[in-house]
Amino acid sequence: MQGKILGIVVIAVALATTAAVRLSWSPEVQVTAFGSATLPASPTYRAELAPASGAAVKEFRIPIRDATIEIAKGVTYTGWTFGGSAPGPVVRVRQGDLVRIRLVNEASMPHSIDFHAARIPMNKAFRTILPKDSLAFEFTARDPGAYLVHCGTPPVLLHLMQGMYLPIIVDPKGGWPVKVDKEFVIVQSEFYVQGGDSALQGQANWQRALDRQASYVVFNGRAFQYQEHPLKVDVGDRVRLFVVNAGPTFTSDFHIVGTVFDNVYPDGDPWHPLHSVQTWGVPAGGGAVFETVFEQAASGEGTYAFVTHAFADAAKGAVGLIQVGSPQQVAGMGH
Ligand SMILES: [Cu+2]
Repeated sequence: MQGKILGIVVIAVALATTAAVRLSWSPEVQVTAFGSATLPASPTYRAELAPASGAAVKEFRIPIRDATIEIAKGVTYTGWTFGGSAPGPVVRVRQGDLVRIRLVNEASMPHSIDFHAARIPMNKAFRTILPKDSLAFEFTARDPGAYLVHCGTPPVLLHLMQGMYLPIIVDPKGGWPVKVDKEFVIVQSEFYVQGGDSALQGQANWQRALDRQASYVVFNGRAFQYQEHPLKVDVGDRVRLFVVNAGPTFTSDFHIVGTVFDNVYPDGDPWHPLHSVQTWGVPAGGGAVFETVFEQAASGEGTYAFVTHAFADAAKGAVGLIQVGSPQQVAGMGH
């Protein structure tokens, strides 16, 4: 599952009921600690998702850490992270769940965390904490969809380009209206570096960020990683992709070469989908949910590219492959 690969330890504990309030039902608390195990070497981020658990209370322990990350093949960068990777691990909950956040700043400068899926006063939950400090807050996930979580400490542009973001998925109460065989999460973001080749570790380039001159535009933190390691599905599979755009600045014009989206939920609300969509823009700081099917009679066995159709950005790394079945040839695509 996602958790094992990304280094999440999941502990489910039954809530102790007191003698005064002994109820027949037994709510569960699920505790997930980010950054507690080794990250995979390649791909650097596992896109395939596991379902959310049934626990009504979900607690996430999130350490903020400085970490060396690989943003393109052979290109390392000293990033600021949630849990040691950029993006940080996925937070997945269900509509109505109580989400508890326990944030610890193990890094060398002040940081914070901003949950776009939360309705909560920012001065309370999203305040900046100093190194060694911690912060606890909770919110009820009321609105289904795919949302961005990011550091909101000024300058936000800097904290985002350093890697401080992760996705949160809120599944609708009762589940999504369409049953699928596989689910994936894709987070688009930009890196602005000087150096940034295999010989020289990348350094943050603030001026390039202000000028919108991205060095890399990436899916899940590393340029072209899913060209080397395609997402794999079977012929006939119906697939759901949760696409979150961390920016900090560009829009993602999300498209899959060789198929059409049956449903796009622009704001993640399952009850007003668009149908038969070729490309849908996901704004910086936004998310959308995409569904398609790789059925034998149409988009069957073969190779498909997922891209931002802003091709200057795809050329900088925001392209990956979906391998359906066992096609003869995976490499050598025109995209
Ligand atoms: Cu920060």
